[in-house]
Amino acid sequence: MKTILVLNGPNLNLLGTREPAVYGAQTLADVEALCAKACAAHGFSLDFRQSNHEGVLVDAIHEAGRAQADGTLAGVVFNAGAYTHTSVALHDAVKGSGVSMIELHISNVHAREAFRHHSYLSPVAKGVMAGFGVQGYALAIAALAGMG
Ligand code: CA2
Repeated sequence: MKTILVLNGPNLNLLGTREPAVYGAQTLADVEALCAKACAAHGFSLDFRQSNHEGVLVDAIHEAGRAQADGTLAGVVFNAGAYTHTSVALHDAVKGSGVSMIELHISNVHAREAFRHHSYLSPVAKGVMAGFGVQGYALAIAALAGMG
């Protein structure tokens, strides 16, 4: 059984505690449960992580690239949070690792401030999911499953 890595970046540990109008009321633990259900439905196991540290996210992407090359990982659903809009390092990590990555945002970043409209990750993503709330995680898992 292959694994899907769901990787969450800075401040996503605060989900459900503030800004419910933007991000909804569900916590990151709720998101993990939703992802576990979606992975099970598609015959994958789940590796669910969150870090507030850019280098930890870079290391996780490298590890994912090696696991995909070994045939044990199907790909990554990546909500890089604000690093989406700032991080050349994460762009390079995804590109250099060769991992299949779906970029995910809970909110519709294109309907928000201009600084959220640019993503360093979109050019190296297989696809981009934004604005579907936390249900987007399940949709992104289904999309990775469909990529075979
Ligand atoms: O919409 C998304 O998923 C984002 O990736 C979330 C990031 C934001 O910087 C991106 O532009 C869009 C922010 C995550 C912070 O989440 C919080 C949740 C609750 C309370 C405070 C922050």
